[in-house]
Amino acid sequence: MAAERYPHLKVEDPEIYDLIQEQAKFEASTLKMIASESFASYCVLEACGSIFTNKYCEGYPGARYYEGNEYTDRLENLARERGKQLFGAEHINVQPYSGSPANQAVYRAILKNGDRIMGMPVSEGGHLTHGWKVSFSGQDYVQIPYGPDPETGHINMNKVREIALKERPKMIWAGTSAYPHLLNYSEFAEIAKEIDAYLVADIAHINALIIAGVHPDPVPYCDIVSSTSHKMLRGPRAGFLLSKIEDRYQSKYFAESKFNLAQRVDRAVFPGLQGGPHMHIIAGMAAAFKFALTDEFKQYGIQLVKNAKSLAASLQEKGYDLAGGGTDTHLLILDFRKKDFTGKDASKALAKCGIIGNFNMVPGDHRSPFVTSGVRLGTPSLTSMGMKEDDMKEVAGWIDRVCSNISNIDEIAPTIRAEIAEFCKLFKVPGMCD
Ligand code: DSN
Repeated sequence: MAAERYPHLKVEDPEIYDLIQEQAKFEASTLKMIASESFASYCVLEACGSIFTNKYCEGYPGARYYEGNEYTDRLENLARERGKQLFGAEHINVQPYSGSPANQAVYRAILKNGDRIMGMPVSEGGHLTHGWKVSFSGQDYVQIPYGPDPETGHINMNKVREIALKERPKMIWAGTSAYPHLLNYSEFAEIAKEIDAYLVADIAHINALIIAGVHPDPVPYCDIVSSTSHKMLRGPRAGFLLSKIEDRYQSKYFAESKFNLAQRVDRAVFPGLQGGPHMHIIAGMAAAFKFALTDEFKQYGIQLVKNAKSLAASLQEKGYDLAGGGTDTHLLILDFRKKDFTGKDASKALAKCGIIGNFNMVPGDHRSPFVTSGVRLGTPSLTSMGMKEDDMKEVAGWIDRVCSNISNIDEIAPTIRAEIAEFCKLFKVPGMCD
């Protein structure tokens, strides 16, 4: 365990030290199945905890508003080069503080307040920042919704085209946070082109699948690609933006601007929305990109899907319904619409037993977002620990025992919790096991 890694906190601030130890014990003895979480490596953790936290360097490499930035320039350029190599992108900005600020910058780079955008509502598996009404994105812009077909659980691209041609949004989001199938970026690109709309992919949840080649690559098709560097990429909590350099709609929408698309993205991040970049976090991102360029990482990306498919198949054999009929990605959504318990009941019961997921709407859900009929589960953390397809069968067994005993969960929870803790000892948690 990471006990000896915080010698100063241990002596000088034991309250924080103890909380870190408790969290580490908790994470190493439970099945961490929140689809948007994984484990960062020691390299990422060390870079994020480094003295780069002290440095102010508003601006970009070679054009800062503070002195003393020789090494921060080199660091940011290193992160940029690794990121561009990883995704084959023309341009990258590594400064967004996280995914939502990155998406905010997307809006500022290509839209004006009041513009129409097409995105998936949160209730259908989209993200808050894709135009959901309680977020700035649904308040300052007009969301034209699309989503998975309630019957099949798949996005019907004919329907997407129909909506786009009728509503003519200026931008289309191709991105999800709770959708278990692949996105067809080339079809999205054809639709966007037909109506002169920008196409933006949000790959925060699926970037490792793209790197591993088990999900289509949006970079050739999209004007901008937004991502986080945590989740399955296993870097720091931060965001980055990939973009084309030239704006294919410059003369149509930005004829008066002297800045191309890449420059507008950069200007939207700084000075548009943010101040000083978090250089310690950019150091962590560079470390994560280095690992993501390895064959080991690609194998991890491939295994994410194998594990999710194995888990899905085992649960389906036991009679569970899954939204969208299964999975092609790293996540699945248990569909409890026909049950007399809710997604929230199930997710609380699973957590009591040491299976940590989150309650989630399923397409066509009749229950409110505060209780839902689904539970979203993902494989990134378990795959990072080294679990394989057969281990997923064990996991499915525990999920089944919990979901068959929701009403008397308190009686069986201690036994299942102990079994899972023993099982977890068979694996190594990155960033926690020396
Ligand atoms: N909060 C993140 C998730 O879990 O889906 C949003 O991307």
